[in-house]
Amino acid sequence: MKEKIRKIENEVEKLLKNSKTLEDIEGIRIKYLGKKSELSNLLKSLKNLTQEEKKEIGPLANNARKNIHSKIDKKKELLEENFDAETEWIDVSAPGNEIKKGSLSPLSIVQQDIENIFTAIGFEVADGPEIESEYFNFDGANMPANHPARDMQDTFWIKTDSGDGNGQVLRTHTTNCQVRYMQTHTPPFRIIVPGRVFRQEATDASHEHTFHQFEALVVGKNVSVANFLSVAKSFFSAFFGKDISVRVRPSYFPFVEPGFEFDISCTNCGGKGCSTCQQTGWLEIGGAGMVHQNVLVEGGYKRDEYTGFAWGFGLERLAMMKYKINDIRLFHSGDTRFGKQF
Ligand code: FA5
Repeated sequence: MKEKIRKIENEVEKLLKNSKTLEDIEGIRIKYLGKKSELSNLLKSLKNLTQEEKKEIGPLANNARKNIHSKIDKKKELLEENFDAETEWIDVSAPGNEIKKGSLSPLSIVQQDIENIFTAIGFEVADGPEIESEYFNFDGANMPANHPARDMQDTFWIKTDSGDGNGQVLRTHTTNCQVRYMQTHTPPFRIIVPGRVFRQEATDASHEHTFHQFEALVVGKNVSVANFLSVAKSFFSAFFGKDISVRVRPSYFPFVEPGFEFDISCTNCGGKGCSTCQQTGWLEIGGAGMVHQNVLVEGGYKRDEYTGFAWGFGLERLAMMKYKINDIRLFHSGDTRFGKQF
């Protein structure tokens, strides 16, 4: 048995000397230390020996096992440090595997652009809840219960456990943030509020039930329509990267007086008339106006102490103009062929 143990140790020694790769080492480990190895069998058979023999052979076999272990480990470390440049090399000039990256949605791109333009001219970005009280969505915006203007925006009402509406809605516009913001801030201030809004509407190429708006609200002393026109012109020119004209037409929104619909010169033809603007030279953008004094009073200010302007546009519609997207439903379609283009 002593002979056998010595023979195994010598064999391992020789094999380790000649081994060049980590796979060789693993092979040696399995062959000489594995469960079915000669040494393991020898250790198992110790129980059949006499007491005297056990005393002599036992330590010898155990030592051999330890030695083989540590020699294998040492050789492994050595190989790991000194790799063989002949067989183990990497071609750093080989073309890599293409890593598939996601892309931002055009809505996110447009929202970031808008935020960058407005923060650069001193606006803050504000936020508000999508599940909103009837008060902030309607009453505070000068639309008390039974006001006919509530029908202008088809509303999703939230049912509570008690079964009634309980005054909670999915906000129908970002105007819900006006009185919210006023109640906790003192003019002068300038904010924009980008956010998701909801309307119980049938969808078509230009209408969604879930879409985004962005509100602008400026309140202070002597804020005028001229300020609105100037901010609007600067914003749209920066956003489309060209000189844009703005015009307003009288319109009605309960939370502004006077109220306007407003248009920008066609981003395609510059105002000459083309198919994009149906030959009119103008594109409809959204609603705007001078903040109604009733809203400023709800905000906690004295009547006639401040004036302000506000507007609200659809973000999707702006993105559609910028990227020439012809169907609003593409934004939430989940179609990767659409998303990949941005
Ligand atoms: C409003 O929501 C007002 N709160 C806007 C406003 C704010 C006016 C401040 C005055 C002062 P309106 O319902 O028109 O107004 O919606 C504003 C814009 O949201 C529209 O011009 C359009 O760009 C977009 N929009 C409205 N409905 C939809 C829809 N179903 N799908 C996609 N975009 C829509």
